[in-house]
Amino acid sequence: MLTALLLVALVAILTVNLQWDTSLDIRRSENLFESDQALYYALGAESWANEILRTDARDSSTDHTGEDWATKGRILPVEGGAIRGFLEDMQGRFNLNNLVDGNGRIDEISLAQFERLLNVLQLDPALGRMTVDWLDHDLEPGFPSGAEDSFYTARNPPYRAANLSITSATELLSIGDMDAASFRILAPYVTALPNGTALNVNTARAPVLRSLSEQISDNVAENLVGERGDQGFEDLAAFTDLVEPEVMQSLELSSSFFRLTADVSIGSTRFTMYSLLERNGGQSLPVMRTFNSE
Ligand SMILES: [Ca+2]
Ligand SMILES: [Ca+2]
Repeated sequence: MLTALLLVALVAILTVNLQWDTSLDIRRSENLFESDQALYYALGAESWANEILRTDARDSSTDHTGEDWATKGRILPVEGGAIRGFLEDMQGRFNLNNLVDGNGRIDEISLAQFERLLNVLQLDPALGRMTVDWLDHDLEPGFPSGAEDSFYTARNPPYRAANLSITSATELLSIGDMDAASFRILAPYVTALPNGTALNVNTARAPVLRSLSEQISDNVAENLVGERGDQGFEDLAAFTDLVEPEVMQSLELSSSFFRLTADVSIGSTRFTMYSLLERNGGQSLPVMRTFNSE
């Protein structure tokens, strides 16, 4: 009798364990299926972005904040969840890789612009030269506030300067004394694009416009933003008397680099995909994708 009872109890325990394992397996498979599906939807958002950018290239020669790509974020309900996608012009931001030229040497005009941007945002302008040192090919710290290997190897844990272009603005978090709070202030105004891109003054926000010249005060920048309105500037005339001729050469009214942010939520799977798109002619191709971090 006792043996029989023990056997029944044992079978019951085994059954419960088996059910538990099975439901875990099912859950695991569901999670895998959901994340596959979520990735598939995120890549679908890239097709949506490509389509909206292709239509834009066909219908307009400039890029400004009143256009469909800038105003028409999308929430798409999909089976088991939703996906939200929106586009931003990355050429409306200061390109950190422009701090050095194609040969890996300092670009003084870009440095002056970056230092003004840091000042406008009330951040330490010394970060300018430190960022140049991070990017430039030489190992000589800039004066008076540079930082090369000796600065970083003294840290715990030690590391070395990249001495190369960066692929993400988040690399700033490794440079100089940049902390997370300062980075959050700076992040919306900077980007890491290939070296030598122009700034699109039709999408640049007021602090970035201010960085173009000492002559562009807070008021002047706000006036420029008001003047371009929903239609954008048709030419660069508004800037001729405000910026140096060298800076003028780096200004544009259109863009080739856009970033898609796709927030995906399917079942218990949630992630954000950032996709940097380069538009060339009508086609936009992904240059870089990152997940959950810009
Ligand atoms: Ca356009
Ligand atoms: Ca260097």
